[in-house]
Amino acid sequence: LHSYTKYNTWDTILSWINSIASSNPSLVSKQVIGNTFEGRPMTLLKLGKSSGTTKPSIFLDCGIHAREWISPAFCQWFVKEALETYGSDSQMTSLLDQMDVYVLPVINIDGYEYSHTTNRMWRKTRSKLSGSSCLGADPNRNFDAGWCTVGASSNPCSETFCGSTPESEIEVKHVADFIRKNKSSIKAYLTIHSYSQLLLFPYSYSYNLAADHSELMSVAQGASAALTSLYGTRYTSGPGASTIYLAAGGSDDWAYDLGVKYSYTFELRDTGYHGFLLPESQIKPTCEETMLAVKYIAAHVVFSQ
Ligand code: 0X9
Ligand code: ZN
Ligand code: ZN
Repeated sequence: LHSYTKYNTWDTILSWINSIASSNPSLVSKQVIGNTFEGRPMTLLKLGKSSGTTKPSIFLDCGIHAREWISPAFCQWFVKEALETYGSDSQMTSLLDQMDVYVLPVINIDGYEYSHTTNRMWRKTRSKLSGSSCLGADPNRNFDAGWCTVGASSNPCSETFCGSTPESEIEVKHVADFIRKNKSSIKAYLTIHSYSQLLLFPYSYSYNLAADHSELMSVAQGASAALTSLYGTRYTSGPGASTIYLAAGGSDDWAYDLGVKYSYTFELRDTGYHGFLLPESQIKPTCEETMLAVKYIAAHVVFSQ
């Protein structure tokens, strides 16, 4: 049974996706962008008031790393809040009137499922590579952004295996293909991870500052302040390379270099006490505070159009 305050399994999330789309036809549509390695449908929700023309949009994804369960929980929460508050919250109403938000609740579905059934700490995809007995690659090292140059491994048994080629992971290929195809409309790329309470932006594959560094930093600081205002949760903002570590092949750097200016990686609660095993009692407060940061960024993107 689906609950916004529990860590739902993939089957429950998929039923929820289907029912939320069919119950809100004026605000939600869904599309399958491809299947995972093990054949599960990567189902994308598009939220927004239909306008007849192509609106500018935001792409939000969750669950790139299997064990980061709070991440898919946030994407589900975001959809719920958007639908509940459209028409009453002025910020959400103008967001969905003026833009579309694409939400991919789980990218790495095979890994997410494996983390529920077999190994709670699984991170990677579940693809099979001939010549190795180790499965999977790190999807956040598999994007074509300085691929496998730093902070990634070419050893298939490593937790940060970059894959055999850029976009070798079918899930990464489907996401990259969708973003490339819709690149003229996509103004922001937001990807949700855990943990560490960080709001990161490019670059992570190099210490070079992004061309839009000052604007990305000030929007990140505003978003972090909005988040902190609810429960006092403290976030650190900055470029990935200097804020956590150098690591190439990430989706944020790839989207930014493609031309999506507002490209952010969230690392949600906590700072390590529970780590990836964040208790279900923290789903609601974590999602409520994160909503404020996402809405802050979205408002800035709407305003900048
Ligand atoms: O290492 C990662 O992929 C992310 N941290 S996590 O603990 N969730 O695995 C940080 C990603 C930052 N961005 C890039 N490295 N491009
Ligand atoms: Zn992650
Ligand atoms: Zn709420």
